[in-house]
Amino acid sequence: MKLYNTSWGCYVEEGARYYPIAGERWDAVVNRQDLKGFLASVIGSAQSVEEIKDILAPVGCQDVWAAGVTYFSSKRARMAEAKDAGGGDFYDRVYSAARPELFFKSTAPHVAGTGSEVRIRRDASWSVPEPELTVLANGLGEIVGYTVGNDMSSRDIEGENPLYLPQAKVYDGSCALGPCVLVTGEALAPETPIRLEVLRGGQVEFAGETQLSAMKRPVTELVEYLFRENSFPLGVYLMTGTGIVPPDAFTLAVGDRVRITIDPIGTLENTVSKAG
Ligand code: DO4
Ligand code: MG
Repeated sequence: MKLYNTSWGCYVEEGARYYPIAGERWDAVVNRQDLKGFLASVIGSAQSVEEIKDILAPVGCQDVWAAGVTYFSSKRARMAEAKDAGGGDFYDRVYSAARPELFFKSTAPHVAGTGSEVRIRRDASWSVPEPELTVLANGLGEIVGYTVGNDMSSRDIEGENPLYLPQAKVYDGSCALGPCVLVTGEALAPETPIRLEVLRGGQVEFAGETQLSAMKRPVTELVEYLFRENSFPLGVYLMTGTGIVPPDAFTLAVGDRVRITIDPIGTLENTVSKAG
């Protein structure tokens, strides 16, 4: 079942029909004790509609964290970009360390939904999208669903010095999530593909694909580390890292459309802007 947040309220989708969830906002819905059972009861009792409009980011008060260097391709690219700064070794070490790299990505109000804009920094010269399976955990630290995430990154800034990572990663328009949350009690299949397409002037400028089986660590391990010494009473999102790295010559441009698809969830699509 897919859960949508819209400016008209929350809806659950099943069989291409949308069922409104009366009287409950996003935070209350996603923190329901038996979310799957609750959504099934909505489907059994509410009047459905054929379409919904004004889809928002699937966010109420949930901030977004991110994991890094969880795929070999990300480790290799980061080692290369930070080599001249003497930082390449850190990425190698964190890839095999027991403790994963986790960093704060976005406050809830700054998250862009599908159909809206993401940004490249005005002081960056090498900007990329990072397509990432993103987990929604409730206040108890239980994984309740999955969405599609874009961890926009400035590779020239993080490559200059790994201590610049927060500036490369956290700025207005750097985080997009959506279009919905797939609520399922089960882990996604290892062969689930993650696809990225960047369209420029209507043509595909870059396309890449990976699958969840290429991720080094289980998603549950990442969530466990995040909740070790942090509490999130209304839940939290955790991006799980990128496994698609465009060639070094590629940088995003204003007007590009970034499309990220994870099939059982859907497609997150955003246009790149530079305006601040
Ligand atoms: O360590 C830098 C960031 C890594 C990251 O965002 C990723 O691997 O997805
Ligand atoms: Mg990332």
